Amino acid sequence: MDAARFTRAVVCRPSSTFAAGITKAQLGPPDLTVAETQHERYCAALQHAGLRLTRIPAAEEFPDGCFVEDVAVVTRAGAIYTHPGAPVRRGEVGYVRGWLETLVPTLATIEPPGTLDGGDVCDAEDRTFIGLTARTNEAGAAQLARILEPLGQHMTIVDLRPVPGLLHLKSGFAFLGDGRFACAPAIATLPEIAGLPLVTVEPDEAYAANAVRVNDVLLIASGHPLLEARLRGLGYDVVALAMSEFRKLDGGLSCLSLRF
Ligand code: CIR
Repeated sequence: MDAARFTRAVVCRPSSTFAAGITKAQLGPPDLTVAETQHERYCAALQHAGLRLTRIPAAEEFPDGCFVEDVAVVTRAGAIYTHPGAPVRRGEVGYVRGWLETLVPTLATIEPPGTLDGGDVCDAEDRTFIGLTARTNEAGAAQLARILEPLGQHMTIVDLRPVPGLLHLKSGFAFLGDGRFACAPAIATLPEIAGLPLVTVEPDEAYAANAVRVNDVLLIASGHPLLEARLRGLGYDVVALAMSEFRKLDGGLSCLSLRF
């Protein structure tokens, strides 16, 4: 199977204040001990897929700090640091940057009034999808497009603001490699998405559309048997991971690492 290869990932374990993270999920408070175990298994799965991990220490001033994906977009040319849409998360950028800039060159930063969360950016080889959401605005998306287009990326902006229930583009959309995308049913008919080779997830399993392809492995959230069987049938080496505590904070597999 063919997909972009990664060699490294940056992760940050949940902090002692994790339960105070932002959420609209209404799934109850997360359990820190369970979250730590789930995070460890996630890290082990990344390592098993061939990635060398840089583990950023948890910082208690950042309850959402484990969702490192939102603070940077890492390309082959370097890192673009974001200006997250949630003001309380903006301090995370400098914190992660202090670690990430020892690993990859800095390419750019998203500047206000632009806002952008990394969870709204889906990289699919020479194509990049950017979601407009409550977190990523048009100015932020336009800045990122201006940075990536000269690198040869074809940009597609997807307006998700009318779609209820999706925090980020990648909450319901993932590049699986091999030209395929996983997609939540709520966005499968959007014009920018409908023509793609889609694996549309059943409504009851919509959360599992946030899959992550890492080299030869495809990570999905456990507890989604229909999607798991379908992906195995397509030939993917699926690894299912428990994500319950991160889901309670509107997070999932992709948000927990920066992969490059
Ligand atoms: C937030 O609302 O910002 C966090 N509780 C969850 C962020 C999840 N990140 C992602 O989907 N990329």
